[in-house]
Amino acid sequence: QTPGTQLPGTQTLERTATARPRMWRVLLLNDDYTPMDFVVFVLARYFRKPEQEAQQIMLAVHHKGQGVAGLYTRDIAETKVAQVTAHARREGYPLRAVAEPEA
Ligand code: TYC
Repeated sequence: QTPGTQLPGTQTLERTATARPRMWRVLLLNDDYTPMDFVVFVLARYFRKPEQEAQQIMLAVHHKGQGVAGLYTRDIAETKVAQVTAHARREGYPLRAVAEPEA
């Protein structure tokens, strides 16, 4: 706090620890129509997953209904959701992505 702006009789205490922002999971949801190759492409392009890992995540989503594409701060997570959704719609695919708080 700037010296001289403090109320009389108050004191500013320092803290060395920096709070970490809550992280958000971006989930991909399964559907019957989006091609597997497009989901793998999305995982590589928007979530920077190596090809093999992208394949594994895609198959996990296909079999279990949903899966984690990545962990980000809230703004980044929401941007990823918007980018993936927009790209999928451009291609005419129903792929859905959602963000949810980790904890
Ligand atoms: N189920 C889709 C298919 O059989 C593939 C798919 C995987 C779709 C993951 C969406 O998030 C998804 N073509």
